[in-house]
Amino acid sequence: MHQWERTAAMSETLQNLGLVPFFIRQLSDPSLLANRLGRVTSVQRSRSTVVSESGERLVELSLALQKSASIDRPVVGDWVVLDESLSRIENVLERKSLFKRLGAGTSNEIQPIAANIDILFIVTSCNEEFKESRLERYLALCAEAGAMPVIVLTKTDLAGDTDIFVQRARGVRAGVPVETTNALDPDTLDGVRAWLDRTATAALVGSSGVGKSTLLNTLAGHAIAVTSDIREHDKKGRHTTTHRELHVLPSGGLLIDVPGMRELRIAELDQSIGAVFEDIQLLARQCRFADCEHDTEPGCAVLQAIQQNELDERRLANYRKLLRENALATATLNEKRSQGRDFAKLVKAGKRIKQQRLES
Ligand SMILES: Nc1nc2c(ncn2[C@@H]2O[C@H](COP(=O)(O)OP(=O)(O)OP(=O)(O)O)[C@@H](O)[C@H]2O)c(=O)[nH]1
Ligand SMILES: [Mg+2]
Ligand SMILES: [Zn+2]
Repeated sequence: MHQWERTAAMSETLQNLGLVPFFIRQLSDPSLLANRLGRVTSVQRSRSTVVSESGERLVELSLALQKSASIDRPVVGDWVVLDESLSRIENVLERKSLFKRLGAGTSNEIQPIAANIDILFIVTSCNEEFKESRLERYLALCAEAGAMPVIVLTKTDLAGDTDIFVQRARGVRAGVPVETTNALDPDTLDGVRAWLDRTATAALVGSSGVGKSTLLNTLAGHAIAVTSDIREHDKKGRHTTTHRELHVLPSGGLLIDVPGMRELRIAELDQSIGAVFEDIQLLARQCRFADCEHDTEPGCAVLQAIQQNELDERRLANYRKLLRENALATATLNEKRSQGRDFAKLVKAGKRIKQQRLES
């Protein structure tokens, strides 16, 4: 270990914020650790809250960052280097992981949600809100993010039979841990707590009203975030949390509370969808046709597995739906990017002609 890596290891503040050697190694100069290195705890429009050795600051972005694509701008969880006046973010350090989705609406831009997370708590409750298809979508996004997924089932106190939900959650992808809790009761949180240690960062994602902020408050031991009851008639949440924020837990570890997401659009996820539906991909190797779409083709091993009750029809339908949605969105993104490149070329050519005229 470098001398200054050791010095950094001694900085309690930065270590409690989740600083690990992966980030320290990216610094050009050890003196940056003293106060210019910090972690983004929230982002408000053009300004970000950054916590460093010397405290918390609301800072702007450098001009270069203001002009960069949204995926390159700081997001909650990022490690950043501030300028000398400590009023602007100059650099965003390379990320260890990044949870992102295709932006909602017509923006058609990849939107970063949270950076440098080790664990993604995919929170869902033991009631009508629980849907395998949504979990599969989250798991594909999580695989792409490069974080460890943990499914957290809340509201066990309100469910008649929790086991049914646990079994359903286990069936979504083999090997993904499933934890159960009554988020209001600290005595039921050992399973969730076990995933957090001093430098670990976890993010809470899931629909509105499933109990993400309640979990945060109970883990912290006091009310940090506002929570509110769900609508009685359809059990839907009221979108209580409105911005993403990183919190340091008194018992150690970091937790990012994310507002309930209405839309989870996907793009550029080919490999990650495959990873979640590994069982179907394995079966597909035995289909008669290499390009079988498991629709009506003869000799389809996947359809045969459904007939023999070895595979759920819903699961296959969702797999095909995610692949279709992903292919369409990826094609649109590529088209938009190549249009952007063509436009940039045109502008460059225009400038060149102008320059030649000036010179002649
Ligand atoms: N009985 C019971 N109630 C819970 C549990 N978890 C959450 N709740 C309640 O569910 C409601 C919604 O909880 P929130 O923590 O606000 O939900 P959220 O996921 O943060 O929702 P958004 O911020 O809208 O995304 C609150 O009334 C909580 O008290 C649980 O495990 N058991
Ligand atoms: Mg909330
Ligand atoms: Zn097939």
